[in-house]
Amino acid sequence: MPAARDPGPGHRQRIPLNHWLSHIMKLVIATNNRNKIIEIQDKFEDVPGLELVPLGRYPDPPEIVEDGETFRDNAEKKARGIAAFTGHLSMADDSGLVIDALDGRPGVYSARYAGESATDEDRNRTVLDEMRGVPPAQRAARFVCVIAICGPDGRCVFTEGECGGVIAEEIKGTRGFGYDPIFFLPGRGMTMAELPLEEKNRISHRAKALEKARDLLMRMEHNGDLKA
Ligand code: ITT
Repeated sequence: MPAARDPGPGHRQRIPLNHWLSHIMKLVIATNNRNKIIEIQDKFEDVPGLELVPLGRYPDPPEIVEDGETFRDNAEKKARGIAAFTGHLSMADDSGLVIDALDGRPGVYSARYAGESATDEDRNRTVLDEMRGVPPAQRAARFVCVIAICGPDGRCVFTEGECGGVIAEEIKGTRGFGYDPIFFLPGRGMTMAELPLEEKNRISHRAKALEKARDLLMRMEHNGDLKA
């Protein structure tokens, strides 16, 4: 029988991602956004054998600089960094608002639009100012969410979700977070911030990406890998 080959320096052992789930049964939620955590818990609470672990349970996590050019880059950076730090399967969400009339802004800059120390309200007012005078037919926008699930060996899978709407003329509603009060849903006749949270959790970009992520985790095959 031929001797086992030395994989050499730099070789990373490829362990199926389902190894981390089936043996450790922990999924670290790599986010500091409390609202995202609530939406994620709501979607994943019935996945058998899965323990969701908030990032806050780990002291001094590394700061992940979100300087990627795409939602996917940033989601991967966050999930990969936290999986390496915790040694557990980790999931991150990168999301934002994409407005056609603003050439896709705020996009990947959604969290920092209007400056580092700005509030949600500052960001909403900035967008409304930029959209002033844009006619109703040109106010189309969408929320985008990309989820990355990474193992400590650095391998990742991704899911995505989108939710379409239009930018409202004014801030309305107190539920949800971020840009919800200026994101008008024509089919519902109200903004995302006026919808009950259970309903947002059925139709939102994050809900769609989370449902696909949930399916991935539940569909894991015995000897296989996560399949996107
Ligand atoms: P983490 O990076 O720690 O997960 P974050 O809030 O910084 O938290 P992102 O970098 O993904 O998250 O930025 C997303 C921003 O996009 C968020 O701060 C909101 O301004 C906006 N956003 C994302 N999802 C949203 C939603 O469901 N409703 C309203 N605004 C949303």
